[in-house]
Amino acid sequence: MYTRRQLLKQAAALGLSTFYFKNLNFDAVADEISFPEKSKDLIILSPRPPLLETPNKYFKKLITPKEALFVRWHLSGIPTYINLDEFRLKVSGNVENPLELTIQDLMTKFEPVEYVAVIQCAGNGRSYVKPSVPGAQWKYGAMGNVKWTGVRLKDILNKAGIKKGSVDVVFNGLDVPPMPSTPDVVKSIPIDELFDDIIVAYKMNDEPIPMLNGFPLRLIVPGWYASLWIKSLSDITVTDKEFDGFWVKSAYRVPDNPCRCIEPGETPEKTKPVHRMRTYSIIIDPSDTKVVKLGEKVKIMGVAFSGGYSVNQVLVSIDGGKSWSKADLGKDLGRYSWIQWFYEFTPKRKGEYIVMVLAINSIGEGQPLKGLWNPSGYEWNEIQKLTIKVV
Ligand SMILES: Nc1nc2c(c(=O)[nH]1)N[C@H]1C(S)=C(S)[C@@H](COP(=O)(O)O)O[C@H]1N2
Ligand SMILES: [Mo]
Repeated sequence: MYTRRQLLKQAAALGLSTFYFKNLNFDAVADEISFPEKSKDLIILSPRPPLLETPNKYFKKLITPKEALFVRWHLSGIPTYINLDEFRLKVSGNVENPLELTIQDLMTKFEPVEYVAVIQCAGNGRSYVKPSVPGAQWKYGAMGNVKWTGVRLKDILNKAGIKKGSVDVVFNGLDVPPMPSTPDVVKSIPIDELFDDIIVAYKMNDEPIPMLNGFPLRLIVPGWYASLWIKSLSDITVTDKEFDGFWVKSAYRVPDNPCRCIEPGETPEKTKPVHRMRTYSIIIDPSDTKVVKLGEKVKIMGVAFSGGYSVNQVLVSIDGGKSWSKADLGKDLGRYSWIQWFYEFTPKRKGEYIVMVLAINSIGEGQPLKGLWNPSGYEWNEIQKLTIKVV
């Protein structure tokens, strides 16, 4: 056994802040609650399990600061203390050589990979779904744009040696259900759908991942919705038959048809798991209806992204969709990052201007004028509208 001091030293040697040995306090009354490592102005949708939404103002930055990134856990039994001396990432199941890797193994024995990628909950924007659906009523704050550093899942699996006839790779984290009857959050990806850029990350924005965002390791599936990005990842299991856990078989599924949508109120006949993100653009500034004086210049900015394809065109309309012009695009940080867009105009008349934004990715995927409905309000990407009142 190590003493606390030795553990802290070891963590410091790995560049992991001593902060992670603090306990998180979730038992306080809701309005007194504050979450370690997180800004006080995050919007608390639920204190336990924590659902914290990022206020709009943070999205003016190209990279979302770690203290402002949203938080979403399904189970109240979230990890609050992790002993890095004992922590191992276990790789087992249908493999030649089962592995037990320390954080240090991952940092020193594998090639590091880094990129900026949008993390977005499949339920982002759910509060705007019409007609409304149950589930966390996120505005646009269940997303962020973050730099991730880690090692390729493929390299880990190659080291373990996947046996012939393998079907799924299953991911489990350190969080536990409050009661045995509640299904644990375990997710899977079919072997055939794995791609090289999936990583097991140990850093977020060049620092250890905050506890609430999945310290010490989390899966990053860039371009895909975050439901699969298992936090505090501790177990990778290769299976020789299809994995049928609750969170894959029954939750986070969309209608299995080309639009992944159905008529409101209907139940889909067949469903499939939520995977690649839809193209999306969001107006960040102004964040709501704005009043300006005639002759005053109006500046609008926002972000746009798409599931693994660069957004190379953002179109803005100021007349409710009758005509569209190109917005200026910001710095390109790669196809998994969001890109900032900027547009300005000087109103020539008094009255209301209806601003709309449409992103189009490199394979021509855009956004719908009317949101594509499904019973859980996943993948919402309806073209947003904002009113500028000119007086
Ligand atoms: N272990 C674990 N990982 C998880 C979840 C969870 O409940 N447990 N929730 C998933 C969902 S639905 C989302 S949207 C993201 C949220 O990541 P964040 O809290 O870092 O923003 O984590 C994913 N990974
Ligand atoms: Mo999510």
